[in-house]
Amino acid sequence: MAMTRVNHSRRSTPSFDERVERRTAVVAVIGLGYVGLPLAVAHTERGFRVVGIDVDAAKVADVNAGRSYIRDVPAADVTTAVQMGRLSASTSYAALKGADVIFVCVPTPYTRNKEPDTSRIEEAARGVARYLRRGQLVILRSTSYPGTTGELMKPILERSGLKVGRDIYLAFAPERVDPGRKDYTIHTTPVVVGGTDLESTRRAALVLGKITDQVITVSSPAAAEMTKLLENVFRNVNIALVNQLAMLCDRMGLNVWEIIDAAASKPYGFQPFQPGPGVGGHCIPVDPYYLAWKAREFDFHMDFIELAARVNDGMPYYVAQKAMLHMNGQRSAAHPPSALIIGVTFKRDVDDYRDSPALKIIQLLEAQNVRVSYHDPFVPNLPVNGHVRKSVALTEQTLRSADCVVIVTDHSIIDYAFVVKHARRVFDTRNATRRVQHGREKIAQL
Ligand code: SAJ
Repeated sequence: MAMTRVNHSRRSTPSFDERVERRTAVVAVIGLGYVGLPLAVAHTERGFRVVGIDVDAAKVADVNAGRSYIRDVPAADVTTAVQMGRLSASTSYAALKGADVIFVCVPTPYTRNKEPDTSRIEEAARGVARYLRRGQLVILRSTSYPGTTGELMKPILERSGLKVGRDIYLAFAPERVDPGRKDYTIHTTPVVVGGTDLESTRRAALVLGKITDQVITVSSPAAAEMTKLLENVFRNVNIALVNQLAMLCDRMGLNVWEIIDAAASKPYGFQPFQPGPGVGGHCIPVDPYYLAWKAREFDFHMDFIELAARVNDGMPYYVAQKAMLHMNGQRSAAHPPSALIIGVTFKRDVDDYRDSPALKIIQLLEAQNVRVSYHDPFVPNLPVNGHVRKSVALTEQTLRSADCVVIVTDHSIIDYAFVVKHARRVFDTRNATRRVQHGREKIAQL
């Protein structure tokens, strides 16, 4: 039988595309938070080997031990990925050496005077540049102002001597993770991507298409960065609109919740938003400031963003003021009034209380000598106003002993009929008591 000789000299190294198609490409994820960890696990589920990098050694230890610290990521998924040898984590950027694709998913907060803080992106870019090698693709996913990828990240990466678009590839693909959401996942939420050049866009779209069903390519990283900001400024401005409408309706004796529900019956041209005690989280209240800051560079003032911020930032003050009115007369001055806050996270059914309006509301009430306690099944301990307090049980006693129960976050698992039944007075900032029939005379709404 004739022997077929394999001409080893001709066998070339698999191309980038071949490695992606065969799932032999190694994926690195820098930043293992609520964006990075789900992204890392999603790639392992699609057959890729993933190396995670995070500055937080505790996160790295958890991942390597198969534990999850992100509510949306089941521990079993992390355990499986690690046991299959598809997931490991490190605090060292040296782990990037073997990577073909590098996702950057680090936080982009704002400073005390609400200007962009891109320090973590710059730190990640410097770390990547130290180990960058020809052929690697870098995809920034952290929400930031238009120009971050091309003007900030690209020069740092090119300090390596490698040229973007020729030796290495660079794109921006905004994350669209919505903590707690179950109906849309990382696989079913379309992803937008814009590369610094056609080959960068092509390679990034190829990789993203392995875990997300629909990939939308745009003409540049700045277009993709602006797309994300439009999405979140849209939300922020519309939340501010209904917050302002809520204050007007209160003055006019109208029920804003009824009005929004009625407007939502319009099958086109309207999207309902809900008034609330303020806008928390690290996306919606933050992202608009990134755009307003960049716009000023072009002598352009995004009035909508400033106005929305003024309205939304004012809601905790409005809620505290109304709660005080609702409490007045309940107790003599000898017994300062007491309030029980229900729900302290930034939105329902999540355990994240960072940037939550509840923190400001507690501070404002305590500044008025109100004795404040809270109940939140997702937050056993809450550091606020200089000390850590514990969530109280929701009992007849804790409800009745408060002059006013203030519903700040409307977790689905709370029994609002029980709350209204045993509370003396309720101030509902989320329309959480809309289905409660009895005791409605006790309820004041936003
Ligand atoms: N909020 C209101 N009224 C509303 C909607 C929200 O007061 O009608 C408040 C919430 O209580 C919260 C804040 O605004 O305090 C933000 O709420 P959010 O639902 O926008 O929740 P986030 O911050 O988790 O937003 C995420 C965003 N995802 C990313 O930025 C990647 C956002 O783009 C999503 O559209 C949003 O989830 C979503 O759709 O729920």
